[in-house]
Amino acid sequence: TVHTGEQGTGHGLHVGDVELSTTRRQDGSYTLVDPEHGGNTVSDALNTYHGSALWRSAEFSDADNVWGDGTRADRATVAVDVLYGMARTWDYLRDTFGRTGLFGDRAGVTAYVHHDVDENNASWSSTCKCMTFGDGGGDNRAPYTTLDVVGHEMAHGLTDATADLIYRGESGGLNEASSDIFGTLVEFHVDSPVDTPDYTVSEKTRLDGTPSRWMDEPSKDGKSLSCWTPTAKDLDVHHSSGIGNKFFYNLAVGSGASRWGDSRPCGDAPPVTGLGNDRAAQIWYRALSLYMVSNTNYAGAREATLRAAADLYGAGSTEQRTVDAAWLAAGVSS
Ligand code: ASN
Ligand code: ZN
Repeated sequence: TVHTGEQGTGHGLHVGDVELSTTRRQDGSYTLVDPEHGGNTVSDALNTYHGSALWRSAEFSDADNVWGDGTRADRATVAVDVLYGMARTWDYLRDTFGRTGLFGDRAGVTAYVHHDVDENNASWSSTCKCMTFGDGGGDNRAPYTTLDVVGHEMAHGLTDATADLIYRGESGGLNEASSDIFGTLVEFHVDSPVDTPDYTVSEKTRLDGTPSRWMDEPSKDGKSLSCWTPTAKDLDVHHSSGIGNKFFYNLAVGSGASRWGDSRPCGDAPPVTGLGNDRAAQIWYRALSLYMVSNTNYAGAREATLRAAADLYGAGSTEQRTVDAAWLAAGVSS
């Protein structure tokens, strides 16, 4: 079967004006189901809480296949952000790693926008293989439908389908780091004018642009670890992820001041010269999909990435030595 989508137009909140692939129903109306990307779907959670007794949702529906008006007043505006982000994440995984769909089986997933009331969060659920996105509320918050956040939540599905890293302790930190890494890589893959890429996470969900996380120096948030310590396993997974985020930043960009940030090597580790996103991404993906397992910790992630780099570029290659140096500069050594 050939699944050709209808070409729709979206006016998103964060992504601006974009093209969407949508579906035409038998009655001639359109809905936010994307046949070119496994049937990825965005529905309206109607401000209910997923899994609660009050939970309900509704398909989006439109007569002219033009979605959203770029403002929050139109409920489809943030749905545009999410359907677009899901398609770009799908394209990134296919183009970069030859993986079709999060699970490698060409199947899409469902996302619910307007989840709960004024929720300052977005989540992946392993149970339903679906995602929820809050509208953001209170001080300084915007809807959680930015490209890096959509990529982050999608990447939780990818991690479930591969290493399946347990969501607590150091493996949980690695799970979170993997989502921050792929969310960032999707942002770079799409690039401006839709989203100017960076190594910060979720900055566009704040009206003043303050990120929730910094990959170059995770401790900038006052809670995350930039350098491994034995207490890493006791932290919230969104804070122990700092070690993995800093490793990836070191590997891709390197240490020292750059347009992207300023990573200082941990302890007396020497500075690192980065390999760029492309090689860093191949190493991380291969390690995640072949060598990391559910209880992998940071020492194990170091081994997994060293093996992946040896497979891809050779034992003793510049790439493999950079992996070693990037972990050392995040406080992880043999
Ligand atoms: N936004 C969070 C995340 O995706 C939600 C959570 O804590 N699971 O990591
Ligand atoms: Zn996460």
